[in-house]
Amino acid sequence: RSGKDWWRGAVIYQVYPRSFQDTNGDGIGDLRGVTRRLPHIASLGVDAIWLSPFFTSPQADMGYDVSDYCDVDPMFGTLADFDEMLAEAHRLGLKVIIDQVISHTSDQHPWFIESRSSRTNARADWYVWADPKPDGTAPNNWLSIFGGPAWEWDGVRRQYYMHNFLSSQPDLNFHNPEVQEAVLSTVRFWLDRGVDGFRLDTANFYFHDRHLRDNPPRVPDPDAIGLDAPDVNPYGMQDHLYDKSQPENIGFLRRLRALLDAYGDRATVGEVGDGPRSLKTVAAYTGGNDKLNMCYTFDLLGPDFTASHIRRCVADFQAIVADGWVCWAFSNHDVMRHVSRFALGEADRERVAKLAIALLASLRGSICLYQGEELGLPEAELTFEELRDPYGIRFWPAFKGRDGCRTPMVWERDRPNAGFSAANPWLPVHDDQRLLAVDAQDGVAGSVLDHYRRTLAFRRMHAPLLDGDLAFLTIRQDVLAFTREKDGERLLFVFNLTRERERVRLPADTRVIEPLPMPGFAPAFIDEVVVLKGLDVFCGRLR
Ligand code: TEU
Ligand code: CA
Repeated sequence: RSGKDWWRGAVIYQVYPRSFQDTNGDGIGDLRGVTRRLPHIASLGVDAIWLSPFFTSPQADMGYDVSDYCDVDPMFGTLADFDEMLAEAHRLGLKVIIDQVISHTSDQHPWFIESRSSRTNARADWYVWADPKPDGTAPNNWLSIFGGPAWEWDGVRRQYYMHNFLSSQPDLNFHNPEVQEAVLSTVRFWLDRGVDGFRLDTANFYFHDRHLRDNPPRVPDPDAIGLDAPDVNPYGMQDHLYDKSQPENIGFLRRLRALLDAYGDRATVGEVGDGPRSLKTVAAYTGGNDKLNMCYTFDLLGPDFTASHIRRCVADFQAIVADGWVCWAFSNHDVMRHVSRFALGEADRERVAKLAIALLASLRGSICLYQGEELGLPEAELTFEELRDPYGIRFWPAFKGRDGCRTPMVWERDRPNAGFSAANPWLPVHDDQRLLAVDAQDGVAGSVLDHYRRTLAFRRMHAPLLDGDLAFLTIRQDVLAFTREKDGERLLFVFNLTRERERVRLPADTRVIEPLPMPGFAPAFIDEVVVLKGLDVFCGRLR
């Protein structure tokens, strides 16, 4: 897709460079590896790639802790490697979106090193510094998502600094106009290099409450388990009113949008996770076409793969975010792979993988795919010794961290480490994944990979799927039925997300002219009655 609105309805493939392809034999993926594997991505029929961070970084949070926004970490290559990758992607018709992690920097960033050196230096106010309470304790009750207080004591300044994530990820002070300028100039750096857009990490965390008010308590969910259990991570026991999602953010997002618009066809997708308030935040950030182009929500990243849940997420979004645009995803580098989240057992996985992409491809919005999902990869089971994610190491075993979805991409079934690397990879490649390698599925009719290609082609071929309206039909609770419509062309979708056979009579006013089977699915359709197997979908053209 091209033109100013290329991002509307786009399919974006997320590359986690560390785990995509190693080319220099150090066991870690790199930018040359991305370039080498671009033809695979293009073969899927996607519009764009989103590259997780490859910037200079001590890698405390796997690159989400940046110490130089305008350079490539030597582990990943050089700026020249980046330029080559970008040119090759463009040659293949792929847009390139890069991750901007601007809410916080690494504690090794020169800005922070200077800021922490005294209370009077030129960048003294670039981070969120505050005096202790009279008894020496932290300025307020804010908590870090990664555990413990959001405040770290600094012995030189004799003050605390704020961090929403690791203490080595100090939060930038966006209330300071110089910080906004500095951040925007790093954005300009990449726009000038030719990137097509940005995935904005934690886009609702840029501003904090100036008065540093305490967050009010929230009644914990009595059924909360794992990481959400209050005695494991108390983060969920607060209502995060003051440490994020402040009204000032809107002004900054407008400045960012104006900058991108000056360059033409560029787009942003902002990661917005704001707990129960998420939708309101999303509405405020994407409405009006002068802030974010798209919001990436966490709605479909949980364990729930039922008709009622998906309907609620999509319907709520449409009701609240009238003129905004969403980017849906079932998987990313932070959550358990969706095949493992949704499948009821090993035998169920392939069908779940196939139905999930059929559903994603039918929704109104843009969609993000995560590397490996096109192979139907399950989550990798790792031992504590194998973990690299600080979040998992801290909360093991209640939460096993994010490494299970970050293991290397599997390319060639019969090569060491499935062709990812000749060396020992930074996370292991297990046999159940190796057997699903790209070369084992490529050209195999009915494989998950083949199914992804055909499903994405189906989406491209039917205009209503790109940006047509979506309206729900009420047939039955356990069946997800909706229409997509554009310029008088109307398609009907009926999804059965249960494992039971479902017999569905279409409403009297819903007249199917002809069935339009989605790849891999062909339920019986006789006399306005659809007979769906477990995990099945019917698609038909409506009058
Ligand atoms: O994630 C933001 C975020 O809120 C995560 O903490 C998320 O809730 C968690 O990972 C779910 O398991 C972004 C990045 O995607 C993540 O990789 C980074 O660690 C984080 O920001 C800090 O930069
Ligand atoms: Ca490497």
